[in-house]
Amino acid sequence: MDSKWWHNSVVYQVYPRSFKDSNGDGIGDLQGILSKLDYIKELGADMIWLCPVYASPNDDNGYDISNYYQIHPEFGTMEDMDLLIAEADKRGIGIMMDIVANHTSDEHPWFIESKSSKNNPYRDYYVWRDGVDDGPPSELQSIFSGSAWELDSETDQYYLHMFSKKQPDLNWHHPPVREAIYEVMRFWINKGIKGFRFDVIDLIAKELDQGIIANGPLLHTYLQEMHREVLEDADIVTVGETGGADLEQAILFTSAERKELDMVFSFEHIALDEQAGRQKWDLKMLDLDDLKRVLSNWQTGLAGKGWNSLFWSNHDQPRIVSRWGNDQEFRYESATMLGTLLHLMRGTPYIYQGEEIGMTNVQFPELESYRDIETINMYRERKEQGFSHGDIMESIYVKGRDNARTPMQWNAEDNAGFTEGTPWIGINPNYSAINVENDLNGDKSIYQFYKKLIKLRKNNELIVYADYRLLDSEPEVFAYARNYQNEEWRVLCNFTGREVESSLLCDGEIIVRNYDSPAKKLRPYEAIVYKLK
Ligand code: TEU
Ligand code: CA
Repeated sequence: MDSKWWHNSVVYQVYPRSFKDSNGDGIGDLQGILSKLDYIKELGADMIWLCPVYASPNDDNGYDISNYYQIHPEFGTMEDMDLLIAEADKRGIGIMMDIVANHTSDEHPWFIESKSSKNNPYRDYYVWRDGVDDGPPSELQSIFSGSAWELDSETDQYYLHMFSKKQPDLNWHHPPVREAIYEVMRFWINKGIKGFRFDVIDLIAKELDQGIIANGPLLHTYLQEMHREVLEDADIVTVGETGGADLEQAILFTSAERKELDMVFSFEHIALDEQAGRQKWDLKMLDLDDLKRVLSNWQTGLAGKGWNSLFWSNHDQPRIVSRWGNDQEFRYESATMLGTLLHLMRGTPYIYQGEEIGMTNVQFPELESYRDIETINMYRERKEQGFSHGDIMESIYVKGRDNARTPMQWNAEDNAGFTEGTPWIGINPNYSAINVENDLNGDKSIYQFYKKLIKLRKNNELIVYADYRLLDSEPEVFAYARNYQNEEWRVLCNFTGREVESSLLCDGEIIVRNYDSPAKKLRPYEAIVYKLK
């Protein structure tokens, strides 16, 4: 396979609202990110995936865009954005813009026009249908609860919204819509950005009348068109959010000769603790065998055919150390073990802000402390269905998106050093113990461990390109081998808080380990990487 510059890239994801506030209004902003560029550089990341910073009424924290060519005033100005691109570039860091192209805000001028009359030229920019028997056109449900259809009483038709009713879906079958999005992409490429992350890109080619939402028959046609029209001559990297994609589909999206995307985010591994049908609120324990099977399948299945993204967390997911690690007694050990497992795999790793210091989930007692529209809508819906407050809160504590959205914990000062004002969402009360300053000064630093993992990738082609093989191991242990040019590395990870024996412990050269001293058994959440002799 031809090598590409982004094959050994490491991406750091910034959720601007919660990263660093520079002016005391309680909202993270572009100047805040600028002030922390050296922090990201020091970690070793060379791309920043920037969640949306465009003009937006903020119904879904920026995933509802009202102008793709403007910066939301809460985040700063276009001058700040240009400066961020330039300053990042000086440090060898590329900016990856988040493009939300499946829907816009209902306050986007296209929608305002579209809604104004049935024969407005923009009508077909969105998906409009007549109702059926005084009700919506179909039973289709929104991902954020309730019907996916909203009646516009003026024109007496319903518009589609797969997310909130303030996020009407664009109609990609209408060529001017596609051209308008390509124009947005060209604008940002001309500004010097180095990548795009495409929000729910697998939904754009929906065929409503056939009941198809994800992976519509024209999806690949559209992506190939986008590649021809925009991406062909731009040396940027693309990643599509395709939550439901299986391996076969991922090969179609990411194989180089098809000219679609460079990689995709599949949710197969992070859906393993969901009940069937992606019912994320109905809790289920992770079975390590499932995780071994799924990650290994992607590692071997995409080999030579496409490219993997590697991630444990993002702004929609709970914190990984609270989820599949142990965020109490073994916070350092489990955070570094999970980091090791992921960062020694083939693909491009993504680190979500705060993961590098082992930030944890949060538990606010009242719904009023939560800001996420998905969480709030779900609470109301389940309350109506008769669930108890306690049960719903339990789901929110485990799966709610605000777990990832509490502000970055920089130090033990007021508001964790995130803001001098009142933060837009509560800070995790554990900030006085868990914060960047403490982590860096402690003798067990998760940040320093992540830094080591990143450096290792930069210095060893083996990590980037080697073959992958799952090793037969004890049920508590996730172990795999990487083989490259007559060299073999072995990765051993204990997924429990107990000591376990492992037949795979050996006397190879130790490349990394999250304990200082050798031992005859794997200790709680121990991770070891060997180079075999
Ligand atoms: O998310 C798409 C998506 O389907 C899920 O991740 C969803 O957010 C939820 O967690 C399902 O339970 C993307 C963005 O990442 C997300 O932040 C946006 O809210 C959503 O699209 C709409 O733009
Ligand atoms: Ca601010």
